[in-house]
Amino acid sequence: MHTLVTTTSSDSHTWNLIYLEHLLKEWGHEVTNLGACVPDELVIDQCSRLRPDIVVVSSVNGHGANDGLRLIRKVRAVQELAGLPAVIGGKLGTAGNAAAWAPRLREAGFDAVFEESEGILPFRGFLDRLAARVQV
Ligand code: B12
Repeated sequence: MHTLVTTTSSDSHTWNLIYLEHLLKEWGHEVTNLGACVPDELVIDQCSRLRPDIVVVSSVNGHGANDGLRLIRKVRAVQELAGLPAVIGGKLGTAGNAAAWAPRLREAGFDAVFEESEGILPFRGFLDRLAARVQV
């Protein structure tokens, strides 16, 4: 699978992205990592150009939920990206309020939301189910 790893426009943290890149490569993915502080429009351009099997958004600066809502609404507004699998994870909010955001993020268009406290296994499960679908 080709996986596009990105963060949000406001987020300058990078080790989360490097971690995901290595983890996904270890799991057999081809990874394009867009790096820190990625403008929404660049995410959309790269999704349209590269047509990845999935886009993985990571954010840890506490603005991820807000930024992610805005980003996924823009992605889903592009007709050719309406069905692109997309997930978000990390430290999405502050003061432990992230769980409250998950339903809104899913409603706006993310296929799954992975709050850091859940660990990495649910993410692996999601990718395994997606890979089975992609290979069919
Ligand atoms: C290093 C660091 C920085 C460095 C970053 C340098 C760099 N090149 O990355 C600097 C100094 C620049 C920085 C800046 C800021 N930081 Co900072 N930073 C950290 C710190 C100490 C470590 C982050 C790190 O590298 N972790 C290692 C990586 C591998 O792990 P991770 O990021 O935690 O990601 C893990 C999980 O979240 C998960 N994950 C992440 N994404 C995804 C996605 C999916 C799909 C899945 C399944 C899992 C997943 O997997 C990773 C491995 O377990 C953390 C505190 C901490 N101990 O975590 C604060 C922290 C992330 N920073 C924080 C803040 C607030 C900021 C600033 C806003 C501070 C400020 N007022 O300026 C700015 C942000 C500026 C911006 N525009 O984004 C807060 C965020 C608060 C929140 N989310 O509730 C933290 C948690 C500190 C704190 N306790 O308050 N920071």
